[in-house]
Amino acid sequence: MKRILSGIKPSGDLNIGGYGGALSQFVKYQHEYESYFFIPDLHAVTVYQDPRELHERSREIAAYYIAAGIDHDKSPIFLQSQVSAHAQMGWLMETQAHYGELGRMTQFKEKTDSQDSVSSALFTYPALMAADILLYQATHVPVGDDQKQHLELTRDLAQRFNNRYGHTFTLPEPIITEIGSRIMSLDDPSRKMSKSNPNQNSYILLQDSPESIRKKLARAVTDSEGLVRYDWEQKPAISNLIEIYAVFSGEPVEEIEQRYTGQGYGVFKKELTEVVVAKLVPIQQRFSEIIGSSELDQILRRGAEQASMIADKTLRQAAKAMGFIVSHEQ
Ligand code: ATP
Ligand code: LTN
Repeated sequence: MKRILSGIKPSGDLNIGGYGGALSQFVKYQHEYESYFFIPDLHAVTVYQDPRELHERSREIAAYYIAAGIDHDKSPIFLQSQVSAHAQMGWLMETQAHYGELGRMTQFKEKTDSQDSVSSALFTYPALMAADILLYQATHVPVGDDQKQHLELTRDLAQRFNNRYGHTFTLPEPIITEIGSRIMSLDDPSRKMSKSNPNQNSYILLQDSPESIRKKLARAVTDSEGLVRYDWEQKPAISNLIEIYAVFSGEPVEEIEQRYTGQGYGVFKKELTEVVVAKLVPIQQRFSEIIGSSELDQILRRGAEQASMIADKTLRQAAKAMGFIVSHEQ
């Protein structure tokens, strides 16, 4: 049986990087795999979140899942904080993770670079992420390229646990798509597109208006060659725009390259805008219908119930294997 578990943190507005690397992949794979999609709100608070914003954003991410096309009747959508097994399994995973290996995580190093006080939860973040995945015995985890190292650690922790206490966890594989798993900033193709970038023109948000998308893409850096060619070594900025085109149109990169042979960047950017807008506008429309409805809260509640059934079972198995006295078995 093939099973997916993945999620997007409610720590900022969703940008097209998260769409390319994660959300569009969730939508694609939900038909092929038994899938669980969650909102890692416990992970979001590893850095300070304004309580009201966390509340709103958590619902927003769920609404984007549905608006983008996840069928919640088939694939449960739930909040991490509503399934208590995550925090409990997170603790068990912390006992398996070594201090040194957590310190080597590049995401931790990057996020602590310019910070004075960093929460201890930011350090143990990957142990909780391992717990998220292992609780569902996920075989596959669709993520952006930046999460590869966390997936490797998850496998190491699962293996270590299985060796010590007997086979308990499935070792998960990442699904990192070739196109769209590393969307770069529009102002600097050497940096990941991220909402933490202070330059708002460096990213496109899922909620951006068509006019704002047009402006941002018109300003996106290019090069002086004037040829629409896919070549990350020589032409990273244009290659990034071609990838965005491919993610939003579903067309192969080679076809896009061919179509724009002999055309300038102006025409390409204009049509790229149309392709992005054509995909985002219907998502935005569905989003605005979903976000205000109380059905969303019901979907999340039902999702948490369904998720708990699997997660609680794995938690009990793991706790028992470690020697804890497990009081009731279902
Ligand atoms: P931040 O950018 O603030 O560090 P994040 O965007 O990486 O946070 P999430 O919002 O939880 O964190 O990311 C959700 C998913 O989107 C993850 O699987 C992540 O790998 C993927 N992702 C994020 N940014 C990009 C990007 N620029 N290109 C492709 N995938 C991305
Ligand atoms: N660390 C991920 C978010 C995340 C996740 C997960 C993704 C937390 N738990 C489990 C997949 C599976 C991020 O920063 N994008």
